[in-house]
Amino acid sequence: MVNPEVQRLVADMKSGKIRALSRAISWVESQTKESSELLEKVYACAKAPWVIGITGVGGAGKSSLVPHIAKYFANQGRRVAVLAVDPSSPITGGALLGDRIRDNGGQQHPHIFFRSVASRGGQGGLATCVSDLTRVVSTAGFDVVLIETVGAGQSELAILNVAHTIMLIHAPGLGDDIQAQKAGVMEIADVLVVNKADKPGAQDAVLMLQQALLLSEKNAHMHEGLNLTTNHPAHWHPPVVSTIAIEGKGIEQTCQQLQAHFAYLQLDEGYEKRNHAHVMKRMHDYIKQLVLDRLAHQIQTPSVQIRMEKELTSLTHDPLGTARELADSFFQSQATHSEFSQLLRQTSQKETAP
Ligand SMILES: Nc1nc2c(ncn2[C@@H]2O[C@H](COP(=O)(O)OP(=O)(O)OP(=O)(O)O)[C@@H](O)[C@H]2O)c(=O)[nH]1
Ligand SMILES: [Mg+2]
Repeated sequence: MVNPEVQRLVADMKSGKIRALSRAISWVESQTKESSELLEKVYACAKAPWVIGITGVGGAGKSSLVPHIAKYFANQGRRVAVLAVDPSSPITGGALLGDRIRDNGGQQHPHIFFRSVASRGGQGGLATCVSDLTRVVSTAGFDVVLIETVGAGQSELAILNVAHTIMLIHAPGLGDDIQAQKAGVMEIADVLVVNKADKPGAQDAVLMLQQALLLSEKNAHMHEGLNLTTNHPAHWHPPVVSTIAIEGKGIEQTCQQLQAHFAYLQLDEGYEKRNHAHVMKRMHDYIKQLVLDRLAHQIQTPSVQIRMEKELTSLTHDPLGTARELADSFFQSQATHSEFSQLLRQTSQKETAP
């Protein structure tokens, strides 16, 4: 039976009621019992919005740039949702960015929605539900989503699972971190920004990034499964732009590059391919979560607990052996659902493949 509360919430979101949107986000974040039905409706009616991931080391100026970028697109008539993932200071960090997005008079731009998202449950400082949240805000008519992630080195790569366009922010004075960035994040960046161009060393940082890009350009394209030697119609060469966020300088150039990347994604179905990869990743995450939850539920019965303890204390089993036996017996008991079991086997084979 369709839950009338869910139906009302979706209808209210579609008619632009911001309180309904905030409520829907809270449901999805805390996985309330209604959230599953809500997501079913959301995915059925909402297109994947253009998601721009903003990443880079701490203090580079991500939160200072995001409001300018949001306003640029909003002033073009687009509706922009900003999701800030900030585990270091979930209250103050989010509030700070929220304040910056408001105009001097304290008014929120009518086409900008801001929400701070807790990073729990996610890898790489990115809550797993962020992917679902992009569809939730799309239901409410937001067609551009900016996600500020926490600068966390390698784990920043998680933004690939959600974003179509990835913007990497760097700033002079953070030179040591560029080594870490080269190792992985450089390869996934679509637009690179050297912020704090008012500071000494900014021009050197631009040159350093351009050199690093030349080295990693081949890899940068490989993550999309493209091969430079094939007949792909065009290749994206990540540009490096300079900004001074505190003075609002370089914003237009940055946003034009973001739009150029969006246009590039329309070639050769690049945008659709990323959408497809995003929903597949989300489904794999859900499978893992569901299997783990069900397995944990089975294991937590008193008889199983006693058996496990006996085996482990009598030293007849090691922890891995006991865990394997339990998992095997659970999946055998599910053997009647052969299609499901086959799907799970394929999934685990895929994930354990080197
Ligand atoms: N001189 C100068 N300072 C800037 C500029 N942009 C940002 N800042 C300052 O740099 C500091 C960090 O900026 P944030 O925008 O909070 O940086 P962030 O990347 O969001 O930092 P985390 O969220 O902690 O990772 C703040 O004190 C800003 O005022 C700039 O263009 N020039
Ligand atoms: Mg920040």
